[in-house]
Amino acid sequence: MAMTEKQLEEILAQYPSKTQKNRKKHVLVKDSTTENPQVIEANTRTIPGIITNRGCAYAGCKGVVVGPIKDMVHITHGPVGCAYYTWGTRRNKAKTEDPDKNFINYCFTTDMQESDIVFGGEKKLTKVIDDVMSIFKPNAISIAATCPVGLIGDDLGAVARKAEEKYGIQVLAFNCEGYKGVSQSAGHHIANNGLMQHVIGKGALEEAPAKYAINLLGEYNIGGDGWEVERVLKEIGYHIVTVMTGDGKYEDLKNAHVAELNLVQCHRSINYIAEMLEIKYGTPWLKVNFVGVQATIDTLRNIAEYFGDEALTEKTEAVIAKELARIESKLDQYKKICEGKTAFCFVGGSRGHHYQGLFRELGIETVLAGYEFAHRDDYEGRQVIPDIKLDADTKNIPDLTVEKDPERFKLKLSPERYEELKKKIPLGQYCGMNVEMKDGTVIVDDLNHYETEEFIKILKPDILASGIKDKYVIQKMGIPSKQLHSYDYSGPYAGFNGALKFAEDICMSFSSPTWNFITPPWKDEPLLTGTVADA
Ligand code: CFM
Ligand code: HCA
Repeated sequence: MAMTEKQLEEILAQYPSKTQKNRKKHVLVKDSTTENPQVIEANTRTIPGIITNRGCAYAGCKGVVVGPIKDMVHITHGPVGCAYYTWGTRRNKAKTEDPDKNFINYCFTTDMQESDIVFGGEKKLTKVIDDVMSIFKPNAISIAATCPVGLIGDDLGAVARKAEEKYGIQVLAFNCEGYKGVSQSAGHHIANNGLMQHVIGKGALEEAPAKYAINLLGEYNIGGDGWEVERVLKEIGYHIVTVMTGDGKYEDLKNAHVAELNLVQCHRSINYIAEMLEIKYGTPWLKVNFVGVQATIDTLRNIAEYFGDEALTEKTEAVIAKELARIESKLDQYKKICEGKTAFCFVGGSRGHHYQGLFRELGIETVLAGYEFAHRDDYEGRQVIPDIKLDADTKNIPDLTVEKDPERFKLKLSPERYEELKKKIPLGQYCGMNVEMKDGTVIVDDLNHYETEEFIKILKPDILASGIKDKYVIQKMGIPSKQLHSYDYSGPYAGFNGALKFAEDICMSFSSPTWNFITPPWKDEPLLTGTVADA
């Protein structure tokens, strides 16, 4: 069922007038016939009192970007609740290659108390670093600030510098207090800047250690996604220098400058590093999407196109054919269950878009989608091969303070080849939510709990892809909810095997008898009331 403007107005009419005006700018009913492309407001403050699904800057910095680096110890300087919130719930998996250097399952915090707020927490932080060094001996440490730390003014940088002198290892301080910015997004940016400034490019390598050396950016190995992507890339013949940051290593990250190409899966959380790597070391980047079978195939072909090597293209096609032969008939079985169903797809800053292709190829139409904290370019679209910035005057690029490293800068793509590729690799593909959604579907930025319920009542989706904060509200309305953050303890969902696993999981949801025992509100509450006009 498509949404009408009138229905949308009725939902928003319940808000006080100022809120109504604000929320109106964050919701669109897709209409491709408008004279100018539709504009959605994004990355602005959530109105206090509204139940949002968003997180904070600390979550974006420590929980998302820095936390998955497994051979570092990450200390949360703040209340234990903040540390606990980013302890394992995101399911960024890591392999224990070296049992002495994988700290991913630990939770380190200063556990700030009221007395620390009054007298300051720097001594406690120093003590935690001492403990970490005597017990765990990591190669590097990160410290993440939470709201109270910023409010009392603890100097994380000073503590980190002293610890660096004392122990001779890198101690990175991230001033990612939760209240900075309007969501996780500010934390991504803080993390990107810190890693770029202090870690990336500090390794000893001068050259890529093998042919077709790539970095995988914005892949966090949720439920093992990164492993599935790596499996396929390695089979084709790529050498992965580092993954940022799923199952990632500090030691590998230092050598990210030698890769010939950066693949960007989640643009939202890591675009800053991608751009800075291009400017500082001359490495171009390619927007990729490994969610969905067709997206994975297109992505693999685009990467092969980038390197322009016949043998690599042949191997790519052979791997695609082999993988398809293995999964296609199984997927067809699942498609029979999914065909004709509808979904809401609301996730953080990239999956709300990335998963739509996978839903579509299973026969499920996304009737409402959105992001918690994405920016306008995530909605409106961008290029697969972005405009070249190799010689850019960095001072003109807001928020990027990085400059060319004359020692290590190596142009890895000639401007002529770049122009050639721009023609070969279609622009805009998989790069923006608004572009791909059908007319009449709804796009909502920072969807909240009130709106979720109201949209469900009108559009009656068969499944809702979202997160933990709204999962059970949705299920109590009689609709299966698939967490697309943590994958409900399942996964991987990326790549070929991931598509199959995803299909299997949602078919299990559709086929569960549970929903027959729940009466959704629209079955026993009238939706519209009115009187029949006289004849
Ligand atoms: Fe990128 Fe992510 Fe996402 Fe994200 Fe996140 Fe996540 Fe997400 Mo949760 S980095 S923007 S800040 S793809 S943690 S792995 S699932 S909201 S859509
Ligand atoms: C975060 C992490 C989160 C939360 C998921 C959810 C994740 O934003 O701090 O709300 O269900 O993926 O773990 O996005």
